Amino acid sequence: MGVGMDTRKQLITLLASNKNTYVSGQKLSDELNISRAAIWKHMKALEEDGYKIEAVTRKGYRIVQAPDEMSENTIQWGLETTWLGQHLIFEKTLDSTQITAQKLALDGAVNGTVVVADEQVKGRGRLQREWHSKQNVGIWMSMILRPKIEPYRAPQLTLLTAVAITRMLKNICNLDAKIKWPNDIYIQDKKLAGVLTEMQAEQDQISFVIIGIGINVNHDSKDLPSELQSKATSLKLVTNQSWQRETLIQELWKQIEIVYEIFRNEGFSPIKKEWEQSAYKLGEAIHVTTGKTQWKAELLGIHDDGALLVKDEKGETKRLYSAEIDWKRTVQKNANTYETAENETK
Ligand code: BT5
Repeated sequence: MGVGMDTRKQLITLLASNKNTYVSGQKLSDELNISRAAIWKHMKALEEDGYKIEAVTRKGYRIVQAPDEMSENTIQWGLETTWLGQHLIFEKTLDSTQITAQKLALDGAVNGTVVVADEQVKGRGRLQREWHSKQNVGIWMSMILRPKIEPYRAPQLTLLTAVAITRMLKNICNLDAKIKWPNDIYIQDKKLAGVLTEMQAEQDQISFVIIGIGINVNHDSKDLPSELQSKATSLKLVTNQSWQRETLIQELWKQIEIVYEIFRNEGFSPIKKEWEQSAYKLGEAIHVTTGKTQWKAELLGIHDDGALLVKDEKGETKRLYSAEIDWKRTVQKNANTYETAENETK
């Protein structure tokens, strides 16, 4: 953060919590403990950032419009969280928000630090797969958490995050999204979002967890590469309207805090219940790939520790900690690529 950024953040918070009224220069100056001339300078800086500010004599200031471009300021304007995103790094372009977050975490960044980018040029999924992260149309973010839980429980955080994403999609877009274990958010049978959890642990204690979230927001069809056309979607494609990314981010972070608080106070079981309510294809037949083998199973739900529960063809219940699941049979092309064998399902 540059010089004066903390004051700017406080100023934005004050103005945002009084969105429909004017805040007097005197009040701002008292609360922030800076002169009215300094307030005026900050207002000018906000205007340069693209904010439209109304200043009315004897009434005070009011932000009437936030800029189109996303920035630290626009994300923080109206953010209601207490710890998540209070420390925020925003960049127009990054290789991957995961990499930046990892560096920050190693340097001691606090719990709840979030990295957001407009574009990633090396966005990644699990197993070093690519995550397509086009400029300005998605939410590409990584959050640093330092939970006091044992490392084996880290996967629960992925599931918790998926639950928070579905809550946000319901509250803001009125959409009923489905969760495909462990980390995909689906709408209308297409992938809208993915979660990537990476952990650094020492013996029995997590040092930090970095949870990456990618959500396709304002993509038109042409914004998705051809290989994703048939299997990915965006909020715009689903709802026929554009969404302000900041609004989604703010609700998402609020929901993550709420769900995380439930997790800390009551453990995983209420989260598990909510996860299962949104689970994709629960009770249906799936294909499971573990290592190089693929077998048929029925999707039962998740175990208390976050593992996937399936019933195999012999009727035995299995707990899966790492596997790929699919609704169609897939054939292996090479070590990391599985192509859907359309013909075999017909
Ligand atoms: C995931 O991996 O779904 C986790 C994605 C996490 C992305 C976030 S963005 C912010 C943070 N920084 C990063 O660098 N990553 C995180 P996985 O389950 O392995 O799925 C990857 C697969 O999803 C790819 O192989 C593609 O088939 C597909 N895919 C790639 N980009 C996509 C997109 N934008 N939308 C939908 N599907 C996509």
